[in-house]
Amino acid sequence: MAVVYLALGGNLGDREANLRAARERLAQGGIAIARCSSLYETEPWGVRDQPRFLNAVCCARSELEPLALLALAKRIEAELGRVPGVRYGPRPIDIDILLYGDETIATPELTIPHPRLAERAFVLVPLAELAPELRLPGDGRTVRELLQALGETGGVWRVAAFDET
Ligand code: PH2
Ligand code: MG
Ligand code: MG
Repeated sequence: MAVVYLALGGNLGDREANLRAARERLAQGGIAIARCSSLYETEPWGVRDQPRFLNAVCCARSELEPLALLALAKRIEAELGRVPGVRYGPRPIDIDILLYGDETIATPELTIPHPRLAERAFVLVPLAELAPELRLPGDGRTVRELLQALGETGGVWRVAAFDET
């Protein structure tokens, strides 16, 4: 069993319904969701000319090994209507593995911790809501320190709780 942190995001369709459906399907797939951050409306990162995203981070317990968890995430993305598209472009749902216990993984299929985590306020702000003192394996800094180092945390607005209902 590993404690994992998953980032959920999307900017097409009913964004909140898609995030809630993703969380539900992860739970059905055996990922025991412990806590989720609030929902955040976020300015698009990477490709700027697209609708705003809704983002959240969830902490869960996984009996699945990293690649099996990745396969589950990809399957749920497809089930919720995601089709291959532009890198960093619009999508109904994206499920990224941010952290898998204290493991560092560098394979062609999967890099953990998520390689762009420290550059993304839309990940660090919700992650800091859940676990500000968590230290990144390999890096050694806490989430709070990463957020301070990023400096620019504009474009991330808390809109609602994700845990209730
Ligand atoms: N995901 C991306 C690219 N850009 N921007 C925001 N604000 N939120 C995202 O989840 C996001 C993004 C590709 O994974
Ligand atoms: Mg992503
Ligand atoms: Mg992804």
